[in-house]
Amino acid sequence: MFNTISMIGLGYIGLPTATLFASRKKHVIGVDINQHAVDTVNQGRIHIVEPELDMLVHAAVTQGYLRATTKPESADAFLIAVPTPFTDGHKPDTSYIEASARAIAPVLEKGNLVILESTSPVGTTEKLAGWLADARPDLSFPQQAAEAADIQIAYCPERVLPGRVVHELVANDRVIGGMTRTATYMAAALYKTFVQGELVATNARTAEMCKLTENAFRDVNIAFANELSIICDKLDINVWELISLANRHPRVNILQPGAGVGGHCIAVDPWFIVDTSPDEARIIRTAREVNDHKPEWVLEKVKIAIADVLSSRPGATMADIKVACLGLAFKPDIDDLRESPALEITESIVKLGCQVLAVEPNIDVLPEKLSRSNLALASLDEALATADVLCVLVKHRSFIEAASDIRDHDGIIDGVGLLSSTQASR
Ligand code: SAJ
Repeated sequence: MFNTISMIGLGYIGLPTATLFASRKKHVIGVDINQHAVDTVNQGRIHIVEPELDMLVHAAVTQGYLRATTKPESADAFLIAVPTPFTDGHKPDTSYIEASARAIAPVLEKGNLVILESTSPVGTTEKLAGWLADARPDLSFPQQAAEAADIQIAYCPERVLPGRVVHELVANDRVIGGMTRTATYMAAALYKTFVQGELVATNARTAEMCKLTENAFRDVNIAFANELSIICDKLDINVWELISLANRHPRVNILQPGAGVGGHCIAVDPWFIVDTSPDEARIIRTAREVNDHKPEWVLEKVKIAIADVLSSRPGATMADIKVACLGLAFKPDIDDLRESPALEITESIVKLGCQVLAVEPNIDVLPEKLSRSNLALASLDEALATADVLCVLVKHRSFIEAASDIRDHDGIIDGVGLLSSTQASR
């Protein structure tokens, strides 16, 4: 049924998905507006960091199953995996999906399947169908002709964890939400090409809400842990010990407090629910606020530690103080600094005017935009030897391994419980 597949968007989800289809000997045309991404893929290389992906892309391109272009071409199925950020005021921005619809509409042919994978507010798949129908009045769409439509449309979200994308794309169960039963059937047949998890059928609106629900669930649960950490600090209780004790209850499973919630999914997607149901989504909104506040709370702790050092050293000024920030990434053992609370805290400390040593074992150079005269990338040893204040912002494996050296240091702000438990974030 599907010999040629077109993937619109060659990012963190689109490129691995396109590559897995190609690895099963489907002809895949990857489409991206970013010429650099297109050129890199056509050279058999990758422009993002994800384990195993480089080998797979190299094989798919050299064997002729994957190629990239900036201009859509005809295919049997079109998958859309483009960003859905939010604008000011936490309003979802679906303009990349709309632009994708306008780009593929001219090459659509009777019998095609269009699948939206981007995380989207409920109702977006129906809007996508509307945009396509506006552009192609000569074809029929599910909202007009249901099961008999020329073009079938489905919403099929991914749920993969950065760092484990290739494995999880294959192994995870997948929700398949067709606008019609025919679309669901066709989409399930397509994903069966490489998905070994179960393909679970539903409708498009439920599938859209399912994706948002999964990330809002995690956000609410992390907010619970973060709120506990602030309460426990006030009551002089070690929150990490508390959580490990409470989790011995057979039906309690509290997540780990941290420096805040980062990444481009959990800190964004719950707002899509709030946007559609502002009066009803009270816990979901509050969880976002609690998690967004956590970096400021950690920063206040750092300021207090700096004030302590200054008061013990008459004549010293802010510029004499050296603060080491352990971790910049948005979560442990990755190199991704985007939407990272650790980075946000580090930048705020830099603005205080002290000298800042950033210890981030997963990167070799600081990104250009972080270039400041009072900020430098440093090794953990240098930080331990020279810093007045040490704040642990990410629980990287190498920090856990060095916990006993870190523990001996004065002036520690432990934002992630590195020194209280050896339990890794889940
Ligand atoms: N975090 C905590 N405490 C915890 C767990 C996580 O503070 O106990 C923080 C992390 O440090 C990080 C943030 O939360 O800053 C998000 O990290 P994460 O590992 O929870 O999730 P992501 O953003 O890497 O990936 C999530 C996953 N969703 C769920 O687990 C429900 C993934 O399966 C989704 O595919 C992905 O979002 C996505 O693309 O939507």
